[in-house]
Amino acid sequence: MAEKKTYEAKDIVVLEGLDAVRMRPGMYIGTTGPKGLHHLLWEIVDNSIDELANGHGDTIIVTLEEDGSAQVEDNGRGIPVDPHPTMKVSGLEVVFTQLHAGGKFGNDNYNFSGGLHGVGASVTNALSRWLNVNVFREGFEYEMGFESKGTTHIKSGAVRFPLHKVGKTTQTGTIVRFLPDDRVFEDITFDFDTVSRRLRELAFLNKGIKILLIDERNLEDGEPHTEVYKYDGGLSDFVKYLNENKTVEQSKPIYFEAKSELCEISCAMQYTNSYTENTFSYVNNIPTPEGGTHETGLKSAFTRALTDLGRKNNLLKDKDSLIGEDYREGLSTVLAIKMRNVQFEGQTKTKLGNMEIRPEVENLAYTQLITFLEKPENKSILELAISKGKNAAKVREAARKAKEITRAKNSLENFNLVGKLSSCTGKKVELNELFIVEGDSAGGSAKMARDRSFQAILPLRGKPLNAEKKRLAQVLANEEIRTLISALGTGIGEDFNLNNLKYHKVIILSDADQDGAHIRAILLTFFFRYMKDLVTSGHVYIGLPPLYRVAKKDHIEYVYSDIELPAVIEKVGKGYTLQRYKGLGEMNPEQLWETTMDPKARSLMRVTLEDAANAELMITTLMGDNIDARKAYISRHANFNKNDKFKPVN
Ligand code: TSJ
Repeated sequence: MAEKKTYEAKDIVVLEGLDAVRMRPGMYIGTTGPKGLHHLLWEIVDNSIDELANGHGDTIIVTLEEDGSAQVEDNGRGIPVDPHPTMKVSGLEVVFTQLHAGGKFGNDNYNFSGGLHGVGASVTNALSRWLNVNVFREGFEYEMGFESKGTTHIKSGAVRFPLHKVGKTTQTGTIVRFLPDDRVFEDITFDFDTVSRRLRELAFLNKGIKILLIDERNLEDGEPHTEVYKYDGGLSDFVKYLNENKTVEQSKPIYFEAKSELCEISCAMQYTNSYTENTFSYVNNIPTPEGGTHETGLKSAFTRALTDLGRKNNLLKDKDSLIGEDYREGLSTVLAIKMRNVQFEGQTKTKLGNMEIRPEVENLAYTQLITFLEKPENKSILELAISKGKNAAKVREAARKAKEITRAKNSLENFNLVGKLSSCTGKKVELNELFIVEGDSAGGSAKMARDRSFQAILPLRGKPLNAEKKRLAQVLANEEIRTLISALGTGIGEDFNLNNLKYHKVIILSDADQDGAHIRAILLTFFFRYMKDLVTSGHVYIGLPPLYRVAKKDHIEYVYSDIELPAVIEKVGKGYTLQRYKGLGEMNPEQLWETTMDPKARSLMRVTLEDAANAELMITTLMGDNIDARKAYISRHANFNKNDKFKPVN
């Protein structure tokens, strides 16, 4: 926004005196704790930022001085020193002695100014022991000093020495140095990290501006600690910084700026491989963690732009029904707007309430998003966004279905869904066992082998589960998994209730091969993610079918691991027959009962949370995109027969 008008001291509107501030600091800065203390500094820094953001100057230096004071210096035009026509004092004096005075109110020189409380530099003066100002302007350096004397509520911010010329200069700018009053604040120590974080944030929000932070306190090697923040990429650099420790899925963020009569907006977005959406928004450099109309407008624009471009480019079909959230899975966003007459609302007054801003931001952002995403060099970003959206929609749909089914668990309809389940007759849930069995044929054997008074069988078809790469939540769409959820009776996720568990032993029975391991991993991952308490409370087990049958006449020994085999063969002696079970399906019902299902003979391994968490790692490695990692994992765990990391229970 170019400014045409020139500033005169009369533009400063005078509202109130400073004593009120010292009487009730909380009214002006919220608190006299650390937050309020730092607020003094932000009031000053904000003024420099405004000057630079309006195109005057490019550098701000913030120094935390040894004596506990803070100094802010900029190379802007310098605060005007000409006399105020009605106040009979300089504009500069008005800025520091009159509440609500300054460029912020009642003048159009500065279009959009910040300050959550918007009270200006006079509040900093009122709550400081002393405050000094140096102005370099129109060929001269000027100086003025203020101090607060005596008790907490009199003579605050009084003029210590009046405005005077110091000498000639060719530079321009403003230096303000102040010492917070220890009679007002609990502790007047500025926190380096707090200051650093905010200055870095301001540097991101105001691209190109250079901000130096110098800490002169507690010098050890004689050198002050200095940091420099300057980001020519603005919010684009900001979003990359926020995603630094995440895996990003696009190297160049989506970035745009736009302005209208009502507001200026800038925005950067970047996808990561995480599942959460992360949005940081600002109004006039003030964070709005509660969001508001600007965020809502942007979200609508993003959904609309992607839907429109997806259709137009045949990336979306009519059957695809994506919602806004789908497009935002894993998306980090920074949105900053500048506007006049800001209305904050919400619990902590950090939510933008201006209704007119929502359609305004939506329109500006929509146009910019379309322009950005239609550029040939950004085609891959569009494709990424659409494919992420579609994937998230699939997952959402699967989760919804799974939930729906578990919610219907007590209704009659449920009976049909549990069709595949062969339930048991006993009603004592503590004694009841559910066998999750891999494959229809093994399922058939298990059904015949079981003691139906307390053992239920749920066959899982192996094929659909270990077919191609499947994300876990897609597994929820699998009919058998849904049946499993309703069979257990607990519900999943937030709805999970262990009290409704219908089987106190949930036993996974799969083949001792890679497919079996895969199915186990999927089930454990599923329990870990959606029914964690089922695992922590020790209800999940893994059944151990034998690998070999060693027989001589009537003498039969079952062998459960390769390591044991030679010893068993030796014990049985010459003339034995050896049968190797390639899968559960090869066992007849009697054998299955004797070896794997009979509580008196079988071994079960109780699954711990670690095993289940490991399953997650196992599955990401086995099903993920990293082929080398998958190969390495498989060869490391090639012997699926050992199961040596599990401890048998009974
Ligand atoms: F907060 C503050 F007032 F104490 C303060 C203001 C502190 C610091 C470090 C800098 C500033 C400040 C103010 N830097 N630059 C300005 N600029 C003006 O006040 C200014 C200069 C010129 C004109 C003009 O129209 O010629 C108008 C204004 C508002």
